[in-house]
Amino acid sequence: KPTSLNVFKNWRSRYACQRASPLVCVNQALAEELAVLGEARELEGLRVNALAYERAVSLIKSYPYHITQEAYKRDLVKLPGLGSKTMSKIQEFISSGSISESRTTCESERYQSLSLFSKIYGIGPVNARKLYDIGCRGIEDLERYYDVAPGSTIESVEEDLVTPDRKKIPKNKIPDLPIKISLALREDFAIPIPREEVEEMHGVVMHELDLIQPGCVSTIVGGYRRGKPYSNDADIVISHSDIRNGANIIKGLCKRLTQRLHASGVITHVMHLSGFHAHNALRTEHWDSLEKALTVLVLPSKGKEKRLHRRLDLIFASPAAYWTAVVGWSGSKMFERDLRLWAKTEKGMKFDSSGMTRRHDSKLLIPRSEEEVFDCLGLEWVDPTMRNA
Ligand code: DGT
Ligand code: MG
Repeated sequence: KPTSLNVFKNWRSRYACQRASPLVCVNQALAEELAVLGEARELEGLRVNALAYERAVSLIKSYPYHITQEAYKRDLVKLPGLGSKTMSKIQEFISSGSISESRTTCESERYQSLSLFSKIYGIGPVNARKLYDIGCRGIEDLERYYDVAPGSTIESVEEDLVTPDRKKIPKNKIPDLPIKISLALREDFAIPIPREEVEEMHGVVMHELDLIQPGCVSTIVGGYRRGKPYSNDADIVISHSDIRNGANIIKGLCKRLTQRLHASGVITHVMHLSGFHAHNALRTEHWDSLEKALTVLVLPSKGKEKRLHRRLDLIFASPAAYWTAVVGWSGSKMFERDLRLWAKTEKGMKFDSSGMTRRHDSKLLIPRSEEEVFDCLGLEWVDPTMRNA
């Protein structure tokens, strides 16, 4: 059904967390052309340039009218945060229907390789460039480099944590295990997860959790919550309904649930468990202090149907941090970035998934709903399906 234009009334706002950004926007083709340029800069390590394009993309996603020469002159020239480079690319798109630099980028071998490599979990732009520089071009080259045959069995990276009585394997003895797992399972991971399957994953996880700890509450977050018809992984934020004692109940529960699901064969691999030790090297940007498990799951088979390996992230929050965790893990990444920026620059607050604090007196604010998170930050409500900035 068509969305009312009133939803988009804040399209002029500087912060993505003030604007409505649908999954697919009116100017989708332009947004995608610009996104290529942003990704290319990111892959080359040009963070600042990448961010400029990402911001442009996110502004365009919130702009409710078809971008024509007229709209450009009337509205776009007045938008905050659209630089002269971006503006000339938009001009080019208006007159020709594409951006030549985006086209040549998409055709270049370097971009194709770097883009492909960085989609492997655990490989960032720096690593991707190193691999390219030593001559890797396709996935087969990575398989050779990391010594992984497709479909080969790779033991869990955090096996030592999953089975505590086992002798601990030092981290440096098992380098690159998340990468090896991702390579070995890449054919499964390449198939996107439909919404019903995300729901089924959620159902299986919560059923098991209820057996070891009744009274838990949960929300499926990530792209699913933003309305994506297909996701690359399932992200679930979990807490407990006991407001008073929930923090104690939640403590250690992530590990217990992961062990249980691993023992029963539902979780086949654990790429990362955190909140237990300081080693947080995988995703360096904005780590929060929540307990989480980044895993691989295979659903129990229904009849003869073969089930695929699926990425599953479990995030555990105390009742006090539940709603900030839900907001913090619903995304999109740009929405989250601007939420933190808004909180800091406009409200003198610090926002992350594990809580909101007032800077001047370090007071922790405890929201009792997602709406209260927005209220505390002085933001108008934005529906999760409109957070695709
Ligand atoms: P996809 O690719 O279909 O799974 O799309 P998303 O948007 O679900 O992307 P995903 O699963 O990588 O991340 C879900 C959201 O969670 C993302 O929008 C931002 C947040 N997030 C991801 N990684 C971290 C992290 O390490 N720490 C925190 N605090 N948030 C994270
Ligand atoms: Mg996700």
